[in-house]
Amino acid sequence: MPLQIVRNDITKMKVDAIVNAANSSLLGGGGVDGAIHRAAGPKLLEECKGLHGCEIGSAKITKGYNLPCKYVIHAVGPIWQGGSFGEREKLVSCYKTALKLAKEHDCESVAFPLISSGAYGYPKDKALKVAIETISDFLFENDMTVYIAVFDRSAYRISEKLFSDIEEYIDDNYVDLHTHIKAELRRIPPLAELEASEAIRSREVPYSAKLTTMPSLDDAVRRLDESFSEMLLRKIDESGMTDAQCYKKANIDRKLFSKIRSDKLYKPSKPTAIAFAIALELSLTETKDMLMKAGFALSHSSKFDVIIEYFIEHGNYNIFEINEALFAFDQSLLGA
Ligand code: AR6
Repeated sequence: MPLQIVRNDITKMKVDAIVNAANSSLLGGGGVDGAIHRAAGPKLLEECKGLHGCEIGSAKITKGYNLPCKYVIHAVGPIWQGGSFGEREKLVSCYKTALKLAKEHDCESVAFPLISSGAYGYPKDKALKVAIETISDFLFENDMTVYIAVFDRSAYRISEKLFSDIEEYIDDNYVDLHTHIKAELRRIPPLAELEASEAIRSREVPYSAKLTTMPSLDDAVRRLDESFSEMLLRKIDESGMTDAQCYKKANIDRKLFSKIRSDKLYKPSKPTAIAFAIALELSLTETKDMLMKAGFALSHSSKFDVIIEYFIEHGNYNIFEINEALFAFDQSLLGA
């Protein structure tokens, strides 16, 4: 997936470039800056000295030295002063400049920390939103894998309201491993249905007649339903989106999409199938249909599935918000 949110120490990430949340002197400091300089070794500071600082909202690039990445992009975020001093614009500009530099240096993968969200005091949820929005805008136009490394769990907190709404939905719909009496009752067909099926069973049909009316195995295999890939391509056509618009909205990379496009019988993973259903803004019934074609279902025994269902039922098809919620409930993310 082009944009992934991971909980990781950025200095350990094997990507083409990592981004540093630096200050305008570019001569090191605490937080992620300190960690990057420690892991890269003294040569990084030597190179930084030659850069002569950097403006707020901008970024400069150096080599990665002892780090597992090729480059470090030093971005200088704004100090939070309440929000009405252009902080957002400056933060957006940090991400844009850093991504532009990464592109100019042919980076295929980049990892960002949540710039400004530590010592500089930018509220973490707001900082995360800016990061997600700016990076996803960039990914609509460019092919790159971008990670947001979220260090501490508190950084990743969906709004209290959304959290409690989802919690309530899970309470109402999540079937634990214990037997759920209502579900059990639903499985017992009404008496009239039982009687009807009994009547059908007791009707005498000679075995030979049954054989002649049954389609041969060959026929049955030949008459397969529309496959996942066929349904996906049909739905893309019906939606009026281009292929690229759809796979980008699904946060799926181009190579994987081409594979699905060229192989009629391609079996995607469940998160991939769900990501496409979300991008196409399918209803719950259509989502289930599409998943079934890939051999999956949405079950009330899985918290992950119930959260996906919550978002579809509420008409919220923002894959990044869904991932935020999945993260908050300790579930694996779509595509990650
Ligand atoms: N990997 C990923 N994220 C990290 C790591 C790590 N190893 N360490 C911290 N974070 P901060 P700022 C997160 O304070 O707010 C420095 O002194 C951290 O939890 O590093 O932009 C500079 O020199 C937080 O969410 O950067 C500047 O003077 C985020 O990284 C000033 O701090 C950014 O926190 C910059 O402040």
